[in-house]
Amino acid sequence: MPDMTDDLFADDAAPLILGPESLLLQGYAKGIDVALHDAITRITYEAPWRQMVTPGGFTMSVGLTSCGALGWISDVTGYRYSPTDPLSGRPWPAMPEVLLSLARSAAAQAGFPAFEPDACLINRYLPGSKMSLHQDKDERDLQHPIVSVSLGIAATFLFGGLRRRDPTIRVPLTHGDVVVWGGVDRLRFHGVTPVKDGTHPLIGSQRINLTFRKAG
Ligand code: MD3
Ligand code: FE
Repeated sequence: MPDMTDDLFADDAAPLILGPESLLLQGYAKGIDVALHDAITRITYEAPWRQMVTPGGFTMSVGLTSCGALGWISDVTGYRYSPTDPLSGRPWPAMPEVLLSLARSAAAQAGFPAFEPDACLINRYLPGSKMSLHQDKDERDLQHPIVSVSLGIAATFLFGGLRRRDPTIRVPLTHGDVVVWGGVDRLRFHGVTPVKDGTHPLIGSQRINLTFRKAG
């Protein structure tokens, strides 16, 4: 059977090129925002938002949870992926089909036709929450891309280079935007500036970001 969900994703706007192998698909997830929000709400019943502590002893301002076979966790001993939620001791909630098909479809649009994520990290930014400049390198094979989906109030994304001190560009990310990051851009430093006060009619006074990874 053909993948009927393909028609649900916006294909009207030309993708914006953020790097040699990074594409911004503006509004790509807008048509399925209610289904995404429902799925995320259900995930947080099983695996509630929590603020992780970094190995350096700082509590992250962002609230986190995960779904899929692996979830990202952090504590004083370090960062890693885990098959179980440390709060419940049970496996993370399964990755809902609506999330999986969005991630596959966006990756294919960006030239990664075989992307099979096994982890979806879900970040919640309340006004004032931020994410400091960092690299994502806890995944086993860094050849796989990362797909990110932004929902709710807008944020300014910082996209740097391969060294922490490299200059950054500022990219506004708004509700429904999907970005695919791969190849030579996969290890670029990135972060999010403190999220400003605001309200989104569906998501409320928060920003939710999904990042799909092949971690294991
Ligand atoms: C570029 N999240 O969870 S998503 C993260 O908006 C994270 O919550 C941010 O950085 C957020 O690790 C940014 C965009 C993103 C994610 C991973 C990347 C951009 C990336 C990996 C490499 C390069
Ligand atoms: Fe990151």
